Amino acid sequence: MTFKNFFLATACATSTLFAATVFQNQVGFLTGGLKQIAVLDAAGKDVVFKDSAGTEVLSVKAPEAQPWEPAGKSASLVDFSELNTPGTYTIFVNGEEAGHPVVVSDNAYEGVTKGSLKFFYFQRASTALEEEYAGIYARAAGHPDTAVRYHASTGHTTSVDSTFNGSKGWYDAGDYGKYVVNSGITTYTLLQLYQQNKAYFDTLNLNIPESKNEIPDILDEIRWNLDWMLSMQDADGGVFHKLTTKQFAGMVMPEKATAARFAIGKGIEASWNFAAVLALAADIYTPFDKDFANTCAKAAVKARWWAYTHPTAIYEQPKDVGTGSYTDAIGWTLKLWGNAELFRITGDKVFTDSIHTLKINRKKATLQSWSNSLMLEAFTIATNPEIFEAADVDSAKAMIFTLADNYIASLENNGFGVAMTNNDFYWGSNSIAANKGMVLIHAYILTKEDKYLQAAIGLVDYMLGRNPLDKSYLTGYGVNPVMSPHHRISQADGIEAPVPGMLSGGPNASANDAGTCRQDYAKGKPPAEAYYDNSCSFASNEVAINWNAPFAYVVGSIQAILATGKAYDMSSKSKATYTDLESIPAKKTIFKPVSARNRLVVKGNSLRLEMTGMDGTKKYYDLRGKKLR
Ligand code: 9MR
Repeated sequence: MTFKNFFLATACATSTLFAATVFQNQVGFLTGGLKQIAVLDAAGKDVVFKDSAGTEVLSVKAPEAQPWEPAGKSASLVDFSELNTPGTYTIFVNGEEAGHPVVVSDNAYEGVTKGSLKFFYFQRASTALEEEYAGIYARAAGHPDTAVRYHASTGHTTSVDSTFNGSKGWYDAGDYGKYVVNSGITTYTLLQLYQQNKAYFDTLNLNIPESKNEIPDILDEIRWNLDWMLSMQDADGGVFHKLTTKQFAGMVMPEKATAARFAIGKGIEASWNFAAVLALAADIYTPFDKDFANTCAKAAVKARWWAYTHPTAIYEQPKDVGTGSYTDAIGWTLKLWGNAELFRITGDKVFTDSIHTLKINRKKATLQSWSNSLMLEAFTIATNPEIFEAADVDSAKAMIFTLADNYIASLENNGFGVAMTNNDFYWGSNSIAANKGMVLIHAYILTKEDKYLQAAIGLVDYMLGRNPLDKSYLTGYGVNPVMSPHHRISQADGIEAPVPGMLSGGPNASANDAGTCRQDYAKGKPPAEAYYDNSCSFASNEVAINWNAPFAYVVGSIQAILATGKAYDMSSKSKATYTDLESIPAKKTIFKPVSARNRLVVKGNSLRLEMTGMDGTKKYYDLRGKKLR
């Protein structure tokens, strides 16, 4: 080491030794919202904010450091909410400059709201992206999906030449598949974002090809996927599980991924999910396009009827298919959700028995995900007190508060101010943060208590940089954003920066891809650091529509609530309008209890495993797995 290098190394070491480390939202803080940063080694020190002219505007004494287990370290949570003048500020800790610029603005979340919604445009299948809307990310059309084949698992026995048009829709994630169950929760989340914040989203311009029409851009974008979802309904009402190739494509642009695409499976998960989403869509699109709304309502009823009469049609991944399986969605939660959404638009009592079971199930409140929709039903029921019965509304609210209050409790003595615990860091952990935010915003809508909105802001801050990796998990936003997501387009387009507005899956303590990456990035790390910003890392750095949607929901709702000063007015909605839909079966007409896919049964004096296939046929195995006749 030369003398000069030695001197530089010492100087750097000295500055890291004394300059405090700040973890903060790198994008911006809303003027009227909670403002916090997490600072290491700062207890008792002055944290000063200076404006762009170098004038001190606020000084806060850093409180005692508190641990946050997932980060494996303690930090002082510094609250500077008093700083309520829009501007850009610099942080000084104990006299030394630290952290990143602090932006305070009335529209601090507008960029990330638009960006995270624009992601859906970038994910559009079956269309070219024009430069006018996509800028440098313009690309050729891929996956026309105008001649989709039927995999045998759909129950179609027609020749391989028989096809259907399954075009449009959004690519699910880093891959090019289109999966009904996952696109369903995504679409529901975005529809709720619109429904609950109409005044804000009616005019929000996303610069998409439909921006000039009379329909709010967010609804035009959602329509792209609804059109595809409708195409996935078979003539008998059942809904295909997914539309993908048999195996994942290579890391190529959409137009180069030309392997044959198939409708795969037809089951209750996709059908119930479809029923719920299309019923909600029917209500929301009524003022804009009555015919389309009618189509959605009829399709929803038909899908529900099919699911109701095929209770054993549980999706199983066929042996020759390797794309995302989205199996094991919890069917009964989908069923309750579907019935609730259908009741909301029809008022038909045929749906109420299922809805009333909420009372029994309220203790099972579990964060919403593609595989568990119980909370989606709770959101709908709790925010529609004029439509649902009081006892059901109470159950739904109780479920929301059980979860929300639990998140609030986790903030006690939490040095990062983030309502996430060690157990939350699995595949798609950032969607756990975003979905928790969605629960908290519902708790806020129901009570107008600030603590819920503030806890949601804490989760946004986490995703945008207040984490031990100092990482903004939204591509294209923040000082230190994700650069190498597992996303075929971003890998293949020859542009260094990834497509913007994508939420990375985030830290995953299980590092399920350690083999592929040849790097166990979780080893020896606290859960919130088990992350690898490398495109190999599909289990910590992929992007997905069902992760972006709750992120958009949370930032969009908070921006809209603080900008308009109003949260969703639950009394202002139209009542059920569809009373003339055909084929809503009376409950007594048919009822088959849902049987489990696999169960143990007794035959003679031995136990055997009974497996029920998609078509209801049963196979039997002994306990060693040997097939029995
Ligand atoms: O989000 C899904 C996650 O909950 C599962 O644990 C994981 C493994 O089955 O799959 C995730 O979904 C992926 C899907 O199967 C295919 N497209 C990409 C999705 C995000 O990684």
